[in-house]
Amino acid sequence: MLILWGRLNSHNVKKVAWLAEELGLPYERRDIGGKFGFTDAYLAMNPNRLIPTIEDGDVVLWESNAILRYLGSRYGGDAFWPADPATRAVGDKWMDWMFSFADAQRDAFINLVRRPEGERDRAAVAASAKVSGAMMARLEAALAKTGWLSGERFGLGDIPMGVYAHTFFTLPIDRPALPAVEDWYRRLTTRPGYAANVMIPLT
Ligand SMILES: N[C@@H](CCC(=O)N[C@@H](CS)C(=O)NCC(=O)O)C(=O)O
Repeated sequence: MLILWGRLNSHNVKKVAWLAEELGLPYERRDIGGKFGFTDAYLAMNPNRLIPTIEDGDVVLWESNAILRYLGSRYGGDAFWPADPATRAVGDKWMDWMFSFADAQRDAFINLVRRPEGERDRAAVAASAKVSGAMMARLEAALAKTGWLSGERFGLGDIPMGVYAHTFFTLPIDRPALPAVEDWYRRLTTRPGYAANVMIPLT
């Protein structure tokens, strides 16, 4: 059975757990990282001291988006790994764009979720919210055209930003009006794998 290593309050672990459920893949998630620390056996699999890592039989893999691509292409068929490279590239670019968005949203997340109230840097939160909102406006333009980040239907390209969108819409920050992004987020919330693994309290 697929083993997913990583605490579930990690954005990058949520992506993989959500995809496993979209694919109907039985898996076992094992807590590691953060307050759980690391073991030597884990660091032998992933020397980066980061989560997630998967074990799928003999395949050991880290880097969350590489894991999504591996699972999607191996188990997802055309819905998760379109044979046409141009169709695949539509969502693929948003997968990697997510890391820029994560950098933008990090200060808001760390201050508002991981720091006690008295230690929060309000200026950093405001700056982070502003850049995140401006980046979301680019998602708005894309979603207004196609409905999904992967194109005409849900796919791998929706997963990384789908995870970060939940944080964006949950943090107590100022947000611009984003009707197409809000509609996409609402559609994501109806997916059982998203509800179970992503729509959990931010910690
Ligand atoms: N590019 C890596 C980033 C992984 C990463 O930064 N993971 C964070 C959690 S989201 C982590 O391992 N933090 C240290 C820890 O949990 O102890 C990936 O996508 O897998």
